[in-house]
Amino acid sequence: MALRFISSPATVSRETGGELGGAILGEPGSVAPSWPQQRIFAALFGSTASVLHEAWLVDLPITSGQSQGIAWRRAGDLLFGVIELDETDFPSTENCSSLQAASAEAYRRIFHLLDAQQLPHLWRLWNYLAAINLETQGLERYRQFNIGRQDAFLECHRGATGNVPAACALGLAGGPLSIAFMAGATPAVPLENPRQVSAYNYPADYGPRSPTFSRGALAYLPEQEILFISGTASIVGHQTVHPGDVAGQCRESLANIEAVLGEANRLRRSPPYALGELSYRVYVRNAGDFQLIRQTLAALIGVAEVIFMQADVCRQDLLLEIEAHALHALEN
Ligand code: 3EB
Repeated sequence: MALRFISSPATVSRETGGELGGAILGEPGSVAPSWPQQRIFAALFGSTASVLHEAWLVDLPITSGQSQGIAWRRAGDLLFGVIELDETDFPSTENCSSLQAASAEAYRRIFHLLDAQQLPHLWRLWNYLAAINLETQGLERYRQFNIGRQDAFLECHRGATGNVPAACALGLAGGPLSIAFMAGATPAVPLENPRQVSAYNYPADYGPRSPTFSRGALAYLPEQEILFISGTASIVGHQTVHPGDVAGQCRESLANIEAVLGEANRLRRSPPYALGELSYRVYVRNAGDFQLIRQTLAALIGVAEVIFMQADVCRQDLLLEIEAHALHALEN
């Protein structure tokens, strides 16, 4: 099987065939797609198109299904799914907010599907939620999400440290809790960043439960290696650095991506990865920072495939977050 990734302003043509899943960014429209395509309602920067389509394409027969609100497709031992949950369907209780309950439920459903499909290994998750920095019931919503997510990992007998998936978690203006995921039959090799404390070991200053994600992952198809670099921000150790300095945060985020890339290159089973070949998604908190971020990044990585969109990063003092991926043919 060969997996490909494409990003285009046009709807992925039927001719291309073999869409496993993907995302629609910008103004995706109000009708949820029947196939696993994550709708991300957000302003796009530096794009003349109002919407961008991203798709993971495969050249094997695809099976698909709907399971507890998850739209999923599978080809060989690779599965992509999307779940959207409306928080108002999960009444809050004194010690569990709606978002926490919805987050735990989404992850439980994902684990249940993966067990049923016998593809238990989560490789990468894309998490989006409304008003991520808003405090309700005495706790920031990102921290509520972290509790629900970790609860589900533990309840479903997945560890919440060490071998955890690559991920991102961003805030949007509104909309449901939306989670896309890619999973497979074999465990991914988690990547950590030597410049940062692993997120699953963050101290309690950042919330009662640590976030459950790795800094990146190498995942394997029969003939390919996928490099996922998780959402990466201006954090050294566990602390935000360069508060209020968007160019500084941009350079620090890139230094962190380089550090994860170094780990990938230490563990890779394909030719070396380079910054310039990655596909990037850059989340910009304040629209006014876009030009400076674009210029700062261009100077550091040159011409690369980059999408810029508005999103709120999970700490109020973080002005941007960058994620990336690449696909390589395995060596030999
Ligand atoms: C950080 O390094 C920035 O909660 O899944 C980056 C990637 C971040 C993933 C997540 C959060 C997540 O802590 C935030």
